[in-house]
Amino acid sequence: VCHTGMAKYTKFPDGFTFGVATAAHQIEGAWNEGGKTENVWDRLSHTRPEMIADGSNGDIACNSYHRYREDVEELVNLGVDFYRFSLSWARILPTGFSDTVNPEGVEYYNNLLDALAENNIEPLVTLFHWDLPQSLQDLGGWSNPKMVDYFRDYSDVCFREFGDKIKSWITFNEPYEICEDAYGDEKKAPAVNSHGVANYLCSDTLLKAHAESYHLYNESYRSKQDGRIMISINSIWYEPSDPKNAEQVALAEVANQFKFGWFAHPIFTEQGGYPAAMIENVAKQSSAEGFSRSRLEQFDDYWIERIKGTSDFLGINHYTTHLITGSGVDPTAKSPSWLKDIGAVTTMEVGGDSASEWLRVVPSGFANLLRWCKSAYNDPPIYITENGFSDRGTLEDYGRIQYFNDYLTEILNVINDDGVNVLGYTAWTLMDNFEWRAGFSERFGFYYVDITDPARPRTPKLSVEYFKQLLATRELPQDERFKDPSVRKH
Ligand code: GBH
Repeated sequence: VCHTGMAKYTKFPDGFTFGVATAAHQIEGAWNEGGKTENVWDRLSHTRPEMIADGSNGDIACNSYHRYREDVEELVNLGVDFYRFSLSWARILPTGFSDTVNPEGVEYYNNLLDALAENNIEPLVTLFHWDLPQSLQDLGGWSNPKMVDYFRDYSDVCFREFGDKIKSWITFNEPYEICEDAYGDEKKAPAVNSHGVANYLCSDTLLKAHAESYHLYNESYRSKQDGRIMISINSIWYEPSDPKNAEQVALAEVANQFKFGWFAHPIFTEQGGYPAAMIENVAKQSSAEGFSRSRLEQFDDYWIERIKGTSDFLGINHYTTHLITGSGVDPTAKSPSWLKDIGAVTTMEVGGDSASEWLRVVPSGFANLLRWCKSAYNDPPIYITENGFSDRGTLEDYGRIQYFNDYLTEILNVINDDGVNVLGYTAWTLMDNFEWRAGFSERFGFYYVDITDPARPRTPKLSVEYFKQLLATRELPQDERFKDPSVRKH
């Protein structure tokens, strides 16, 4: 690919903020230290190591439980406005319930929050980034409706213990990945693989749990703590493989409703509830498959109202775009399943490569997603809560720099040309970390982490210099030294 011509816009608006993100299980380690108990990822990686690409686990991860001060130094070096990290439920509540609050766990996060405050870095804190206490999974996890209460209790403890230091909360990271990958499939722990069934039980519970956490914050904490609370939804954005093919265009819209709309429609539309296309397709499929009712239960009027409007911002995690090639059952779809319910055939044959098969580099898809969100959800204020690129860990990470440059360029384009209200950007991730089932084989970090050394030393990659300059100037760096020598123009 040859990158020619000057970007139309290079300067970010006043007030636009930048940060980087991590998640507890991916960086902390200390899996059985300081009173923390087992979570679903500990269980999966310990009992079924063959499920993790390199057989690794999060036992030590990046050792951040012991090296959080160094994490903060790296954040200072980058010059970020905020740091997005997540709390480990099993570290704070070792039984999973709010009967026992673990003082050592609370102290760890207080120390981290204090170190951030000393350095003027705002915390953006995720309550749940996939590491469910195993004790709650033993009761069915997110397919158990009681989780609405347990999550509310956990939120309550977090707001009470840390809310004086935190102005920005995220309830859930990527509900799609939780419900579809972990319950409807085995791509994430606890790998329930109840395809077409538990994924929809999960969304029912998760959306209610999110709403209860929001209302609790709103009613009992907001006036004292003066913060904001939102949800972060991931999108693989779908586009028609042939934009002139009307059937593909219509199917791409259905696929986006199934993917992003599944969680965004109930929260961010006037109408509320699941998207119409989803309700219709799952009901039709379920009946054709011989089920006596739709596998997707609709919310009643009480819950439609209770869930609507429960996010102060739209948090978007975005990495990639896939294509729709036609109607029918995707060859990779199980039966029944979410993918079969969509009724479209997908392909990843688009854009440039990364180290992750699913991650194709398609910057224009990001712009299309953002414009779509503006129109589908009535022009919401948006935070990009994750965006990033994987390689195998090279220090001269030109691919990552190019990815950031091209995706950030699209943000500037939609802000300036389409008036999309994007307020901030979060890069994934501070340092190479435990990339779930990919282990350490796919690396997304600004800092390289040596996992052969138990101390987990970190080394800055070239992208650190790039991001530093971006943050110092609030302008896209144009230096030649950030361009891959093999594609530099002569
Ligand atoms: C995010 O998920 C996560 O929030 C973060 O923790 C993670 O480290 C980061 O992205 C990078 O992956 O088809 O089985 O190969 C991003 C969305 C969706 C990416 C599911 C991986 C497919 C895995 N993820 N996806 S698979």
